[in-house]
Amino acid sequence: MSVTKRNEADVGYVEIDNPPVNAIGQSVRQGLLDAVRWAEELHLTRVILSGKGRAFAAGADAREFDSAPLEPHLPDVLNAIDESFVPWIAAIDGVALGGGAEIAMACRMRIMSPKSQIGMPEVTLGVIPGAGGTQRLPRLVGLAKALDMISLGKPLNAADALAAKLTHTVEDDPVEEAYMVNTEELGCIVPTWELPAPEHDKELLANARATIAKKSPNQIAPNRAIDVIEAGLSIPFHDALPIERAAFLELKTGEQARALRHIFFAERAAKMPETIKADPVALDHIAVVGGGTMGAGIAYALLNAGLRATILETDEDGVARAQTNVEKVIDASLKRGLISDARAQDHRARFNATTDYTTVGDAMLAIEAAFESMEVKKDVFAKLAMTLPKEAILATNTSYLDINELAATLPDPSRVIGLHFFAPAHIMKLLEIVRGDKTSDAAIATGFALGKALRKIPVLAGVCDGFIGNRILARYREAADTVFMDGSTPWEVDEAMEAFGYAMGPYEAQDLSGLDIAHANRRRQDATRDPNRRYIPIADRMVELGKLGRKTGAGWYRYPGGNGKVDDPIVADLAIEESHLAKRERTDYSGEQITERLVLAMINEAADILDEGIAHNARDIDLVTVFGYGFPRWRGGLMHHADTLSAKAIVARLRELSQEDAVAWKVSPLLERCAERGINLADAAPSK
Ligand code: 3H9
Repeated sequence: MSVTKRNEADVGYVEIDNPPVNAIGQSVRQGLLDAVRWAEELHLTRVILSGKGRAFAAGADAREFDSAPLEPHLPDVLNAIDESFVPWIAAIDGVALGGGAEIAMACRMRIMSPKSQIGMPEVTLGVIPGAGGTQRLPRLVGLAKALDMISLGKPLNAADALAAKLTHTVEDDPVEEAYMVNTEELGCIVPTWELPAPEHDKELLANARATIAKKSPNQIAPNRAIDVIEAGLSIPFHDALPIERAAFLELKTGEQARALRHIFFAERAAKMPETIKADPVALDHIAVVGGGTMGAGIAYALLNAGLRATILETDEDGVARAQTNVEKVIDASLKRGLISDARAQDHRARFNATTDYTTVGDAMLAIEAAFESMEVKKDVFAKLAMTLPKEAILATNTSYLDINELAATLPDPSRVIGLHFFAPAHIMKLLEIVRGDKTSDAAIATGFALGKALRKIPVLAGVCDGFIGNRILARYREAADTVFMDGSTPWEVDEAMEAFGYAMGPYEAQDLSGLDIAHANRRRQDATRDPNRRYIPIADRMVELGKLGRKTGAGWYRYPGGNGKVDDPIVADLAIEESHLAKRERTDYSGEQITERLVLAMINEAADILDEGIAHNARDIDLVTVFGYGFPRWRGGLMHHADTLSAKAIVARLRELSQEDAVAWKVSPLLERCAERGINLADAAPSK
């Protein structure tokens, strides 16, 4: 039973019971409609509607969005509630989101518990409210608030909902409070659909559109929501509903909504593979080696999860630096209101920075975030192996180095794992968990347990240069540099990728992280690089010129006065010079051509990563690209995007490009197989 109902005398109690979060599927809709008729037949004086468990209702069941809608439709169910002569009261204890909030708004009254939230996050799934939300919300909270809530999708907590008059009151026990409501008072409340729509305010609508143009320029749903809200301001409620419904249904089957749904469910499916049966080690005290920006970010994330963290440094200067770095993060979180003073004090009490390895003798996990050098890391691991309990897990945060080589230096290589955090480590959600050849299941289970404790998105990866994310990034940059040397400017490349949906193009992003890191990597790869692969020397020349990015005041761009980027003619000259030396004819690439090359280069590399079993499925690559590298979420991640292009079309285009450079554009065998069999990358199996 997805909806249960009972009455005590003339009061009805209806409860949505569809674990885990009371998503509103067909059986819930039918159950609610039956309850409306039941309450009317019994002539009840009120119905108190609640949700069983942790949610009132999390919204329409998004798993149903890929099929044709089944009756009864939610708008009809909610009209029945809103128009019933029996008044319904929403007793909200937990989240009331999307369709859940729409149910609550169709009730005569809303009572929320203090920990509850109410909101319309439909745009985050690429749709708009489709059960009257665009019409009922403005009637209840006014145009400004409704535009804000629907177009941005951010829910309100109970206190804010009270201030917005979206809830009548906030009470610890909403069901009990709903029972206490005076019957006469309840009878005087006007049904939501009968309330007048707010005034048509051009300025508010223009402001909302301007905000969306800035915050989510490429997304269709937020603008569509504003259009539908606007349409409803000047026509009767029941005339506006079909406009909303048509927009909802059209968006639901569109590419953006499919992509956003895909990433929503992919995020939730990011769990430890079922084949791993071992238990994690107990997480309490964790050693972090290195107190630079990355180490401090990791330590803060650990503290935030209630764990104890000790940063190990090589000398007293390092200890002081680590303390300052962690304090900076605590301070910034305090200033942003993310933690209270008491919580900050608690963080400090669980933090230590020292040179003394014996202080971490009880730590069951160590995360090394020291300098990116194999020798340094081997030395650190030897010390950790001597100090920590022998069952403790030893993790490295390396971005590129060979974890198998590192593990081989220890008597027990099974305790070694990669835990690749992304900077800033306390904010970025992605965690690559890298499994070496000998890594034990217990170590992997520990990585996933840590990911869960830190509320990260964990993705299992195999060992190769750059694992999943940085290997794709390297190919992305190589393709960008090639386009740059052969005809474009960093500005044009960045502009093209921003138009594709990245918040920042590859050159501006590299100026932020620094050109020296990639340079050191290229030197490390010199000995093993395929001599037939074209090498683009411009980035090396930049480093020779001391143009390392923002930290040196200039990189691919100049930043006069520390402000926004401006084009640097010297950089463009470098490309012209190098292409002249290499006797290459320069081409004037269009934005679309630039985007195509960079995106296809990434897809081809990612297909190899999947084929080699470095990533376990295409979905994991989507998570890595979206949550670690800024690939547009509304495109669903790199592999989901590839599937919208189709393997067949991709292979055909890669073959054309391979006429220019057979090495760089060598078609991935996995893509060839998908094209031949007419299957999606999402369904492809690795050959290894
Ligand atoms: C909508 O309502 C349209 C209407 O206006 C129009 C209708 C006509 N559907 O996140 P969690 C699953 S659009 C299906 O891990 P938490 C989720 O996949 C909808 N399933 O828990 C997971 O499954 P599994 C607007 C859903 O406590 C399990 O529930 N609503 C849905 O961290 C637990 O989820 C939204 O956008 C759903 N709508 O967070 C809200 N929601 O166990 C989307 C969840 O198999 N949901 N599941 O992995 C959320 O924001 C969070 O899930 C929530 C709980 C805050 C509710």
